[in-house]
Amino acid sequence: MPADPSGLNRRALLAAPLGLAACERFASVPTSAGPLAPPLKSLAPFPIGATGMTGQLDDPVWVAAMRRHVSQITPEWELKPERILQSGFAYDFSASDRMVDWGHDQGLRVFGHCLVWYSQGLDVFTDALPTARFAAEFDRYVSTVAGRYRGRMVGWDVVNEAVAEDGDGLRDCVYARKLGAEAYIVRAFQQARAADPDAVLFLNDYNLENNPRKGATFLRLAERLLKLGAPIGGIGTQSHLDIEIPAGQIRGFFRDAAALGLPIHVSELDFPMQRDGGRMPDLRSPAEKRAQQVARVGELAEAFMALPARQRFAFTTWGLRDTDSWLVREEGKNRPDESALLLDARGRPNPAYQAVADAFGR
Ligand code: 9MR
Repeated sequence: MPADPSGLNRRALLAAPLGLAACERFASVPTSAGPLAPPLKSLAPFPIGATGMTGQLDDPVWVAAMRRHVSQITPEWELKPERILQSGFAYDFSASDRMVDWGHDQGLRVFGHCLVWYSQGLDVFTDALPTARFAAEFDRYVSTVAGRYRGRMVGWDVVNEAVAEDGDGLRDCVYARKLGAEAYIVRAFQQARAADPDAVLFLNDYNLENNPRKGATFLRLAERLLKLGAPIGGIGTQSHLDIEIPAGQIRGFFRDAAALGLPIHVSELDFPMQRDGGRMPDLRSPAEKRAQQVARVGELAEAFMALPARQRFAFTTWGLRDTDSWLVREEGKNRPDESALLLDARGRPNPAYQAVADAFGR
């Protein structure tokens, strides 16, 4: 079994005072001394989601924050193949059951992430496996997992991150090699549909706003898959935003995406202040960077709000408070001072919060 990232998260929580101090580097944040943020779910006429992990369920502060702010939960790790799928194609549902039960006990909608992901399941789904066995195990995995939670999930990311990194075509992966580049995706959707007729089934990917070429490839892929008979019920844009992209680019993606007519899930929103890789030295003040961040998050929230109501599936952030983010964790980006979410470490509004509230008109 892989290391439990929720255990690491616990360590991050224990280290919170340090992270908190570093976080105050962006201390021009005028709200940092203010009261708790008003409930995020009160801002919107559509579901507001955030991630959760088993390691957080025993933390009363996190639980209170989730109860206050969200109407939907996406288990961040427990429903993935890397957690459920064991050697010899055995399954372990102990963590996934706990998350789904907890979400329902709290009266939340539970969103499933994810059934098929090019980077997972690779210990057992290998090129060496005879194709007939590969196909049978693939079908069994998707239908068993989706079927186990039949009627209990509001939706599933059926296939995650199918488009190539740079947006040039589809990813090469073992699933594509064994079952066909688009055929494996169609197959996964059909299996999921048969196993859970009511869940909305999503094609989910990232960098769709950050990289217009990838956004376009993704939307054309969704169109082709629909023509091939894949029961795609919605499209998920992870929205790990690059805050430096030009104004208008996010709006452009949402306009093109809306034309498909499907519900859209902002499925993993965050908006890091720090970029990957060595770029030009950044001479801007923290306040200028915050303004850049707020502008892009505001554009995204406005673009989502501009969708017809029936196309606004949900608005989900990847973590609730800054300290809940994968970006601060060791197994994520290991940046303890990152501030990439709507709420600060203590549950007060970050500057982007108001931009979202304004966009949602509350
Ligand atoms: O945040 C998740 C992290 O805790 C896990 O270790 C990692 C691998 O399972 O996945 C992270 O979540 C990713 C999501 O599943 C897909 N899009 C990118 C997310 C951040 O890496």
